[in-house]
Amino acid sequence: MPQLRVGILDLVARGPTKALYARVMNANLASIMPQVLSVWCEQRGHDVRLICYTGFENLLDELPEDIDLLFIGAFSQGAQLAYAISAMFRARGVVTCLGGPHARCYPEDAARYFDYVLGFTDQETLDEVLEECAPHRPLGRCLSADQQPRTLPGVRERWKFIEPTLAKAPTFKIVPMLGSLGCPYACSFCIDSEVAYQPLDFDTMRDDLRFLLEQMKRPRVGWHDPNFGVRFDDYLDAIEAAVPPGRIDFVAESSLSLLSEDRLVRLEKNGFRAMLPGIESWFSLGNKSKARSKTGQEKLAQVSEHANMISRHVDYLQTNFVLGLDCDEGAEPFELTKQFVDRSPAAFPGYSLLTAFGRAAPLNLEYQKDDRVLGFPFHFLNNHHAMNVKPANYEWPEFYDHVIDLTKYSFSPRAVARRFAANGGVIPRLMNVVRAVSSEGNGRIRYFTEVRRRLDAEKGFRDYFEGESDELPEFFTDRVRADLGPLWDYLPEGALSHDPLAYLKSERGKGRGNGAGGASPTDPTVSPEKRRTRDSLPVAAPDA
Ligand code: B12
Ligand code: SF4
Repeated sequence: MPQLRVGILDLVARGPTKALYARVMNANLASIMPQVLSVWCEQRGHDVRLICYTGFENLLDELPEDIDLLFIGAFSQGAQLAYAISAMFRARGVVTCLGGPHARCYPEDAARYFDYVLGFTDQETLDEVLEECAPHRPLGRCLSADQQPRTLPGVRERWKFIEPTLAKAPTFKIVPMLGSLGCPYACSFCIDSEVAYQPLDFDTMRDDLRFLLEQMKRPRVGWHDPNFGVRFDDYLDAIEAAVPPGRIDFVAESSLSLLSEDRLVRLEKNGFRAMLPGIESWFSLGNKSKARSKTGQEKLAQVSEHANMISRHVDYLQTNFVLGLDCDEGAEPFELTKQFVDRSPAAFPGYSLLTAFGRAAPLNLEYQKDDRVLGFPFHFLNNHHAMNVKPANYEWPEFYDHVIDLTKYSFSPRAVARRFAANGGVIPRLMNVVRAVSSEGNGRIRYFTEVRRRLDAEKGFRDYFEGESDELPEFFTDRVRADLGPLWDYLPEGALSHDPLAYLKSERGKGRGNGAGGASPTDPTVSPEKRRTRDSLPVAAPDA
């Protein structure tokens, strides 16, 4: 194979930003796979340049010149930026390849703008691209391994690529690690509902942790596992074998149902400083919060108590909620969340607007069948800039009124002061204040208020939200134009819109399989073991 000049771009940001929180955090949100690809490409003798775009670089200056092949890793919110960059490079004769969450969720759309679109990616899948490295136009080739890779290069091997990205983080630096892929549970709303659980090698994990202790004075590790709590004891045994208590700080996403007090004691002892459990809703997904049969006020009482217990053991607690679920109706869910903010003042409330990310989850087929999925440009699909599922029980103005009211309440001076007082440690306190005054608190209040105003003031705007018009309101086009800056000129014609029913159509058309990764209910790549697990579990299970 001739040596290729390979560019790899990790799009953490979807455009330039000045937000304080982004300045502190974005470099810490880098993805693992672009670093993995960099290692694998070098192992095959290719020349690699990895760039992590955090929103503060001048992208046009940073992008590599003179390359043969460009890989881009993107979330859906970065899709338009990725499409524009791909067009720019294709015009120069470069072959382009997209991977990451957007490629898994919207392969049909991505194939219109890339030569290759990769789902599950192991070394063989990558080799196929490297060996062929040819343009595929007008429609790109969708490739996917049968399952998630069995092994991935650990921190030691990725270090050369981790270091320059961490250098962009001005204060504290979080090293991304992964101990497992997939999940044994089968929640129908989750991208991992059909993906078999597999732990990665515990020896590599131990070696990576020891390696980190040699590289950094006080390492901080962020676990990217979809569900950290599975095989809890194996993980903690591995950590205890490699790390003297408290020498590394850890951050992980885990569900309330997995966070019993005895486990928290062990986590605390081993340096787990931040946990991000999902509460999601007061009226469904009870198993996730160890509150199976409880709903409403009863669930609130139990969950608040649980959250308060957790915050006695970890410095930083973020509790996640989804707004606009079908089980929610009227003011009650929002009022209960406000009460939660009062009763558990140490917890930072993370709010997501319900979003159906293409073929991410089986439940999205139901929304598509019911014709409730709207075609908002991907740029806005980041859980807060647009909700692409029409709410079952709210009119849009009423829904936004509740969202604004809840956000104002959660980031009011009173709530911020109570959070500050309830948090221990300098970093958690500062982090929560920054989040409140930056893009997440004040920024969102301004944005939601503007959307709400236009729902009344502009008929075309409201019609778009109702699915009665396909004409994208200028408000959204202008924002993409501003975020893309000079790259806007490269955005291919039609690339702002996509078919929101593509998943449903492909399932109806094929009856089986689903293109580039992300298993579908009939996909042969779903292991029989996973199917059995799926059949034997209730829809909602313990979650990350
Ligand atoms: C860990 C995680 C995070 C972490 C780390 C993010 C990161 N940079 O990776 C944090 C907490 C920071 C985070 C933040 C967000 N996240 Co997140 N996150 C996840 C989670 C739980 C695991 C992803 C992961 O790393 N898996 C391990 C890797 C190895 O496996 P994989 O992702 O399946 O990747 C495979 C293939 O896709 C492919 N691949 C992956 N990347 C690339 C890149 C290239 C170039 C190639 C060729 C291939 C390739 O190879 C892998 C092996 O087969 C997923 C849910 C899930 N279970 O997947 C959500 C998920 C990816 N997040 C999601 C979202 C929406 C977000 C946020 C926008 C939420 C928000 N509002 O803040 C932000 C965006 C952050 C950003 N960087 O822009 C969505 C993405 C949907 C979409 N289509 O965009 C997901 C799918 C959850 C969901 N709602 O369904 N997230
Ligand atoms: S437990 Fe969490 S990671 Fe597993 S399927 Fe459910 S939501 Fe997804």
